[in-house]
Amino acid sequence: MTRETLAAVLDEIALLLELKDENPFKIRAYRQGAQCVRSFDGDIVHLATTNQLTGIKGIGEALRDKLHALASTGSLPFHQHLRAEFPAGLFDLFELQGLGPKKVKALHTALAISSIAALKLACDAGKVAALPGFGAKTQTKILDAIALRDKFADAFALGTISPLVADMLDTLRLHPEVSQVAVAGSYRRAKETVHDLDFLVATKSPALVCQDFTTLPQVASIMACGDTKASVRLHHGLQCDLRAVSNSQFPFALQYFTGSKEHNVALRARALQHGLSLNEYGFTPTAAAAPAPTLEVHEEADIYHALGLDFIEPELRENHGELEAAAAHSLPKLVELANLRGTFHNHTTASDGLDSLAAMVAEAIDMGLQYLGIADHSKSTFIANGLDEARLLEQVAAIGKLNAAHPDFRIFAGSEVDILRDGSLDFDDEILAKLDYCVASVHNHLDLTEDEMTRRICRAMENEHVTMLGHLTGRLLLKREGYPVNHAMIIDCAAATRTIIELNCSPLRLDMDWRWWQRARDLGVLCAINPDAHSCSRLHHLGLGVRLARKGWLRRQDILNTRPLAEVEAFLNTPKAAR
Ligand code: DGT
Ligand code: CA
Ligand code: CA
Ligand code: ZN
Repeated sequence: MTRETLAAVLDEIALLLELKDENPFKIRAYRQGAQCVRSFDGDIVHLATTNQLTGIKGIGEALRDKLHALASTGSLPFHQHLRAEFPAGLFDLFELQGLGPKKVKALHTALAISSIAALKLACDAGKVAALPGFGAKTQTKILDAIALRDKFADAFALGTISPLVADMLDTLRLHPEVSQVAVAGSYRRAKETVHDLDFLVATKSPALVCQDFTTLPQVASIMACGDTKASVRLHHGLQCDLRAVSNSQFPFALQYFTGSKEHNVALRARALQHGLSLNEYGFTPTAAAAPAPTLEVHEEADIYHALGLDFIEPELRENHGELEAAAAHSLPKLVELANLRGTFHNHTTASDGLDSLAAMVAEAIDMGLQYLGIADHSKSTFIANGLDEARLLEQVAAIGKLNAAHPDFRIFAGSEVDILRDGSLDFDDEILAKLDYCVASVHNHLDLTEDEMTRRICRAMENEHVTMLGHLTGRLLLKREGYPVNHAMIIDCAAATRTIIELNCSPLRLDMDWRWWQRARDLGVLCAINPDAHSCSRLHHLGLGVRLARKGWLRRQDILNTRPLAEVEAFLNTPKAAR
């Protein structure tokens, strides 16, 4: 039982009660309880298991007993019974962007809709538009959300599957018959979303290893299992392929299955120019060519070297110019996690974060960072408990005190200030001037045209106090497309106004997209890798951010938060135009 499971069950109970039109106070009690479980400073799972929750603010008697039952037995009959009152397919509706309990309930009661398929039929027939409180616009939005869901049905976000991949690799590595292990494919290339995982092992007993692969605890069903390959589906739906090869084939297989397909096509063409044919097993001299020189390939890099190329990091293998750069010895030296010295865009319990300022600072220090920027929401984002001027200034004072207590570490006082509809900011210049820095982000009025949105964002960047632009498109991977923007114009404006662009590395954002960083870098736009952390543990998403920065060809010097503290302080003290 984990803290998140406890909280998720309470949240789901609230949802179910809302579907049943229960007392709003009761519903709120469950929601608050979930929030309280998530942010509780202590081992809440242990306290619940041992029935020691008495006296915790936000958890009343009824919740206390339920949490105890859930934590000590693993399930809660009250929850199971509630769930059984509704068809299982109904819960899928909540995954659609824009459908909350009120609308789901209306669809269920008025049209007996209890699955996404049924909802689509009803929309196509125009029945949803006719419901009170819906209308044609809502119906179109629902159809869009269904289309989006279909489009992403078999995709998984890179950041959300990495713990799972690490576990599977660890288990495979322990196998006595396995000498080398890797995960290849889009995962290794750090694509923001992946369709399946491509595991690779070197072994002298391929059939046995394939067999054992299908018995990993994460496996839900076996799709194929042969002498050298196997395919399985994991419990949450992700497909995994395994290929078992010999030690000498391993570098070739790793190169081949890492892809991308486009990169491989270009690499094979280059091999042919060298009189070699290249596949997943090795090099073969082409018949027409003179006998090839003996090529010693012990590791993947040797394949590239044999073709007169510098080693190409997996993140770059998209046939976006990396082969040409490798031939010209002009590939960038990519940034590494060890280069990071701090981070800027992070939240605390002052707005919608789950951990206190002090806890976030302790975690950052523990991670070996030299500085941490706090940027809680501003007042317009009231659903996230955004800070008004008075609360912001209180926080600045609290940060000042904490800084005094940590002479070797620096907390930067900032704000994630809302970019209002017209591109003006949620705080006056006078307030912004009191901060060390500020991240400006769009959070509302997402339905503007591309032109309006681009102008809005550019106007915000023109402000002297806007240090960096937050999550450029607002996209939520696999959930919500970003609002329409003209990336090129925004990058140009960032260059002209000396505004940094954030690489928001919250796993569902990864925004700005990796495809745009080369252009930004070439124009001298700095990047800040920001986890947008809403809790201590999410500060660790910095590692994911580094992978995406690498995918965008970024070097250490292209990223503000690789700079040591003294340089960052000097940077922030320099007027924007002179940076
Ligand atoms: P994904 O799984 O859709 O997220 O993306 P990938 O790149 O992991 O694609 P996947 O799993 O179909 O194949 C893994 C790699 O194997 C791919 O990046 C390149 C290589 N590969 C697979 N099929 C072909 C093919 O038909 N031709 C070539 N040249 N390479 C292939
Ligand atoms: Ca794959
Ligand atoms: Ca595959
Ligand atoms: Zn934000």
